[in-house]
Amino acid sequence: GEEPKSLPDYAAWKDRSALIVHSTNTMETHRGAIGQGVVTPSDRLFIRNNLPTPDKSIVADRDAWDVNIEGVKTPKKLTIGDLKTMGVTTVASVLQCSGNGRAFFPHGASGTQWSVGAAGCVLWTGVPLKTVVEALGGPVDGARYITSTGGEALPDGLDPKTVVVERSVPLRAMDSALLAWEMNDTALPLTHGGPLRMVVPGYYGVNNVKYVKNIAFTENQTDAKIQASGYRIRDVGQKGAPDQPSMWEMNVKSWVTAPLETAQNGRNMIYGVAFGGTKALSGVEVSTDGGKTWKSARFLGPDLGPYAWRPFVMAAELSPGEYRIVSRATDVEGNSQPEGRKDNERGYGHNGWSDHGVTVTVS
Ligand code: MSS
Repeated sequence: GEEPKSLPDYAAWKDRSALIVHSTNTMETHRGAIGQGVVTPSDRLFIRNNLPTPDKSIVADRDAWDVNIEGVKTPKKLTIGDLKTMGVTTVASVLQCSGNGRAFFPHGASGTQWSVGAAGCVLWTGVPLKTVVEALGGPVDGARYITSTGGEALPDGLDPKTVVVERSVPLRAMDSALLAWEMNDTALPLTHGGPLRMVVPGYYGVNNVKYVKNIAFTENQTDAKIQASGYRIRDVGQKGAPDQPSMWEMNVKSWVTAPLETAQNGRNMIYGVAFGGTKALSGVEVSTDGGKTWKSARFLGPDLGPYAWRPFVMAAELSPGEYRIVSRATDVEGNSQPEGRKDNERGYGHNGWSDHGVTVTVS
């Protein structure tokens, strides 16, 4: 076995027992620590940093942090103090890394070997991006993308384009995006992008740029490596390139969170979480025989909107034996999780129900 890794300083406030620490910059929530809540407690939420976290001095005077907005009729630098006077909304949305489920790819996709825990459902509070952009006269003609840049100091001696966290999303995301300064009703922790984060509900984690410093409405996608060749779906063995699908809208997905290894002889409650990315869910089914027969599960707790996840439960009578428990969600447009996976070089976007199941013994 491996030595248990301790939490790095910037994440010392996290609940160590709820996390699998893959590295200083990557940690995921244990499947068993996801729980039955509609919102993931902040101290259990996964972390994924492409660069070291900025110094904590950037959250010393939060309202003074400024973000430069360009590619609008009246470009402007706005402080969080300014943004707070413009409007406020709260949106629940799933934050999920593009590589969540990477550990299930048999070709050994390189990168953090995330199981199911590089995801959580978070309450984000901030100003709708649309409100800000309208106040600045709207996007310039010909704008097709929203390009957000992270505020990390870049390492010396490297071409900035190869390391900067700068992501472009299609302009259609403007209708739901927000500039968030709170998470789960407290000031946005530095760990999760404080003082200010671009939140794009229903889009993969990478598009939710932390410590956002610059927002540009652009005709083209940025040529930063993380956009141009990174986070692209391509066949195993292929290099990333701008003509391949980018990790934008998330697909429909679910997984079981309990029971995990053993269950009781008799009645058991099977729990899990399900979400549809940018689309609401129509339902989720559970199978205890590896997908031969299915039954509808029941959603638990309040519906926090289309971008939130829905915890679910289904009762099952289990006698002694071994069970493969799997779940399969369907969104309101009728998209269901596939049984298998789409193998791809970096192990992105896995939503196959078979790999995400659990094997449970009843004795
Ligand atoms: N932002 C910045 N600025 N930086 C970095 O690094 N990362 C990404 C996002 N954003 C970053 C950013 C990713 S990649 C992810 S997932 C996310 O974030 C995470 O989050 P948290 O809060 O959890 O840590 Mo994959 O798709």
